[in-house]
Order: sequence, then structure tokens, then C-alpha cells
Amino acid sequence: MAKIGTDLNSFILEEERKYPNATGSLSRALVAIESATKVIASHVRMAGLADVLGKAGKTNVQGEEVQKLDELANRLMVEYLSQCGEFFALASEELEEPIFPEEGKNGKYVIAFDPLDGSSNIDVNVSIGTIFSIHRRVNSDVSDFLQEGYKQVAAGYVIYGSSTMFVLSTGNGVNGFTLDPSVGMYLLSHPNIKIPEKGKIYSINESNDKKWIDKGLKDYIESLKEEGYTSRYIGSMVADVHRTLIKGGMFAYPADSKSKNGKLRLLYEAAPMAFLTVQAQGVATTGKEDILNVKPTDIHQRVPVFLGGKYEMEKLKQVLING
Ligand code: AHM
Ligand code: MG
Repeated sequence: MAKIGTDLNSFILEEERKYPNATGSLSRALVAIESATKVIASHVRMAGLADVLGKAGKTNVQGEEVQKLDELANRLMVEYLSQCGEFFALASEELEEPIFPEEGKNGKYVIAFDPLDGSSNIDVNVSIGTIFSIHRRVNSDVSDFLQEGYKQVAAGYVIYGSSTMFVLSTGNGVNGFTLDPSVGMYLLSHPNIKIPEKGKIYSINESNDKKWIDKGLKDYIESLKEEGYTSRYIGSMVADVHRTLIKGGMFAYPADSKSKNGKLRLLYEAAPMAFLTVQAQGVATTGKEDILNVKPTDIHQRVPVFLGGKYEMEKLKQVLING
């Protein structure tokens, strides 16, 4: 197992060495994501300031127009991921249609990402994040994005919180790296993350409870409360899932009468988080099937999400089956 303090680049190269036939493509792809998110992190740190400067004259100190942070994050991801040449196609929450970069025409992978999830939280200094999901290129067209989540080659997120962390899985467990801003490197701080089998926290937007479609969900939450669970809901999926991976419990965004398929997007929110959850020995379901088994039909489709520790998810299964 890698040592605490190992930097992400060395970790990625070390992982690559385990596969004698590896060509280095995935490593280069991951390093490109790493670089993009470091630049995004530095902009996130300046967000308040940029906002003040933006309001003052809509230009920053260099006289450039201040861009909205989510648009900027998207531009940076597109730039770095295109330039690395490893991605045949890119899909983003911020883009209606996928991009097929010229530099990536021989790329072996496709990537779907949410450049800045939870962006409604930026104004109030709450954690936000970047989520990504990588699949192999198979048919060399848009259908490459419509592969099930279990076929992901790698998935992860970066959380811009009280520190910046890169959480990654290439299918061999989950590891978390904290950005040391003094040296500009992500260093292994959370090796081999495993969700506790039973936690103490439930995380759901409970204000929607009258609209929830799943019968039994309300009773399920009530019974967690009776067992002594407490509530935490940030409203930033990356932050809510990050806490769930580390501390256990459950996170959900269920279907309701307003959002019939829930709110979260399958390709770049639900599937990568489900991959990480399962790699951390937890469970991720739509309530009807494993999220990783859902065959996408549309790049921006939504799915209900329930994820967490084995205890909470087993209990949920009983309720939804009997509900
Ligand atoms: P966004 O991609 O527009 O930021 O929306 C997704 C976010 C998630 O981070 C979070 O889990 C959810 O929306 C919160 O929604 P709500 O405010 O309805 O509880
Ligand atoms: Mg989002």
C-alpha cells in the first residue's frame, strides 16, 4: 500500500506499473485532470475577491472580464483535457453536446465531468467540487458515453473545502490526496477509504418529504432518527458524499413529484459517486437497481440516488421493497 504523503503523480505511476501492458495513457489523462483542478482550486480560493472586483467594474486586476466560476472551471477542464490528447470525447454538465477535441483523435478514453458541482454555494463560501468519470472509447461516437457505470476505468472528485482534496479510484479501492498549497502537490492523506458499515448521519433534503414518490422513504428516515441518527445536508453533492465516504451513514436525492427522476445526473454525478462508494465497500442504488448497472440513454439524464454504508442501504432496501 502507498505511504501517507506519497504525491498523486507518483501514486498514479506506481499504479500503472502494476499493469505491464499499460501504455501510460490513463496516467497522462489523470495528470491532466490533476493539473486542471489545481488551477480551478486557486480560482476558487480567490472567488470572494473576484466577486468584489467583478461587482466593482466587471473586470479583474489584469483588466480581464471576470468570468463566472462554473464557466471558468468548465473552460479549464476542456482546455487541459483536450490538450493532453488522451480523451477522444468530453461531456460536461455545462455543455449541451459533447466535444471531440482534435488533439484527442487517437485518444483511448472518453470523460464526463461536472466542472463545479454545487455552484449555488459559491456565494456563501460553502464547499464545492469537480466530479469526473472515465470510460474506454469503444464505438468512437457519442454512444461511448452511454456505457454502464460498472465499466468506468476511473472516477473521482476534487472537493474545494477547508482544504482541497482529490479522491480517486481506478478500481483498486479509493484513495484521498490533500493539496499542499505550499508545494502545489496532492499528497496521500486518506489511503484506502472504507465507508463504515454503520454510521450515524442521514443526508437528504428533507424539505421535499411531502413530494417524495417512494412510499416508505419518510418512515425510513423516521426510523433512522429513532435509532439516534443525526441530520447533515450541505446541498453540495461532493461535500455530502465526501462526508458519507469518511464518516458513513447515507446520502440521498430521491425522485419527487417535481423531479420525477431525482435531480442528480447519471453520467457525471451519480455514476462516478456510485463507483467510489462501491469501491469503498458501500452500496449505491436508484432504489430499484444498482446505479452502476443503469444503462444510460441520454448524456444529461437524471436518476434517483441513494448511497451509503451497508447497514443503511440494507435497511433502505427492506423499506422500499415493503413500501
Ligand atoms: P448543480 O450541479 O447545479 O450544482 O446541482 C447539483 C446539486 C448537488 O450538488 C446537490 O446534491 C443538489 O444539487 C442539491 O439540491 P437541492 O438544493 O434541491 O437540495
Ligand atoms: Mg452538478
